[in-house]
Amino acid sequence: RTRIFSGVKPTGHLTLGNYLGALRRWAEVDQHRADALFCVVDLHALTVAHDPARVRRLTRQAATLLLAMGLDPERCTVFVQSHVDEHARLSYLMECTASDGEMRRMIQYKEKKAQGGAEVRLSLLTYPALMAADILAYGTDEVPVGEDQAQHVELTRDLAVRFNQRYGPVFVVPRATRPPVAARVKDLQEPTAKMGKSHARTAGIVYLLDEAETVRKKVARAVTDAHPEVVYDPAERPGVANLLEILAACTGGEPGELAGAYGSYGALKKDVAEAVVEMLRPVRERHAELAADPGYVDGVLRDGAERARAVARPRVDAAYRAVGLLPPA
Ligand code: AQP
Repeated sequence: RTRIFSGVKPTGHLTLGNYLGALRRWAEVDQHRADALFCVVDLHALTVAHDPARVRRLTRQAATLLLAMGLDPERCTVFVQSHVDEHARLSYLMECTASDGEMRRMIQYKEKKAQGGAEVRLSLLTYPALMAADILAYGTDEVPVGEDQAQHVELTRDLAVRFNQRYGPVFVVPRATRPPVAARVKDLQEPTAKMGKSHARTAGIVYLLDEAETVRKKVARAVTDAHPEVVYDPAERPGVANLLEILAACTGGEPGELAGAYGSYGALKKDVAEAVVEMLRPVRERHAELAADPGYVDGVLRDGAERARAVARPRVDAAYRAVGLLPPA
């Protein structure tokens, strides 16, 4: 059976970008067709300045949201990265496989470094080694991610191939899969940048747990342009294109065709807002129920970590032996 692994970082409240770019597909498609593991990758949240209590809270919230959006612990494995030691163990071997130069070429590193000034953590540079470990520890075939993560999966493939060539066939070489539409949802206020959960300016970000009224306001204030007609043109008119892509992702249409149905931006924004509100309503309701029962969520995460560990440990042990580390007696 195909093995799928993917994760989400608790660096902020989850957004519409996370949902349309990745999470929705985990619940609707991936868990039904494959042996799937989904992880709240909390170690990755420590690569930038962080508040310990907030990371803890966001980790629990993200895990609860994954269940709220339909991940079924009977069908797939849901767990927290730091509960399974194999991630950190294998990450070190990935650092010993990767070169300094290829890490420095990662776009996300360059972008975040530019924002971080002098306070850039070393772990921001080595982040893709940990991500490669996350994926490779499970013998993953497919990694469903948004477009922003494609480069990291490409690096993971390179590391897997290199490791296997040097030390023998330990790892499966994975591939990234992407959603057909909305692989990159843009910020409503800055439609050339991706909608990112850790961005400081929140007016252009729709969070999954936003109240319906908040969603409506954010969409109503989305940046468009002065053009009189609604046309789908991502290069020249990114704001309108983003709205059309969001609508298409919510309703199942094609952004180009949907454009023809609208005579004004006002009408388009109204439909986008309603489509998003309706799509998120059941997720928010289920989240509220689950948040009231933390014991249940804890239990799911405990079982999930146990299952994940059982899958990861033999392969990570094999990797340790393959590189020449003496096994404990
Ligand atoms: N704007 C987006 N459009 C489409 N997909 C997106 N993803 C993130 N933002 C968008 C996808 O969501 C999954 C989980 O993301 P992540 O938690 O690994 O974080 P990220 O990719 O670094 O994006 P964020 O949310 O913007 O976090 P910060 O701000 O902390 O960097 C991934 O599959 C991702 O592709």
